[in-house]
Amino acid sequence: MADALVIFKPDASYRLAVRANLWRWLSTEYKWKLEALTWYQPPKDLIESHYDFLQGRPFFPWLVDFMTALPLVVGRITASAEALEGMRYDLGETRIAQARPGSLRERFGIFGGINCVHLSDAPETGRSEVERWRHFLPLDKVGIKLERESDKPDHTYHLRSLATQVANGIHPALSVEAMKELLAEETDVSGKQRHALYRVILGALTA
Ligand code: DAT
Ligand code: MG
Repeated sequence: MADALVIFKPDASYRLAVRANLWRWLSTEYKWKLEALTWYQPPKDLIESHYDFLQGRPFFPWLVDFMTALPLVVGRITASAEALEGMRYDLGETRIAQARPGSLRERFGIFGGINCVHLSDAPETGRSEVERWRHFLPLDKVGIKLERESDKPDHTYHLRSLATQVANGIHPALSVEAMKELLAEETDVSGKQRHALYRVILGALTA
């Protein structure tokens, strides 16, 4: 059994129907055990080192903003190498356009790297990621409970269609406004946090 780090990225932490769906998956503890869960807003230096292998890629500044703009649901699981591989299979491929039909990322991801969940990809990465994150937060208990159902709508496929329009410069202003309206219906955050959510989602379309 090895540790692995799990993070609900901002799209999954704040789009409530998506969060409920992902929680229903994670909380089955099918072949894995949830050891810790909390809200935590990672600082920039933590995310830069967590994703150091992506430094220099064009989307890296967006990725750092995406992962630091808001508090996120962060947890630790323990799982065998085989179980972790199964969880990664459940997740699907990294980029949404490539994600396997029926996988969590295909069902709930919006575009590109807006792909809902981080999960360590192997026992070795899990061990080192958990060690790194533990310098910042304890990851020692399941301190929050997420809801299994949400009254909010899930607009994933409509958002994905509009995101593709924005990325291709097709009615970009109208598409951006429509995306904001849909995101507002999906979430319960307001004010600065809602604007941060808009920024990190829309930022991916031009990164
Ligand atoms: P994964 O999250 O599937 O383990 P990764 O570790 O290779 O993928 O990359 C980390 C994150 O960086 C990924 O979840 C989203 C972003 N990312 C990686 N490659 C990308 C790309 N080509 N375009 C946009 N975002 C990307
Ligand atoms: Mg990875």
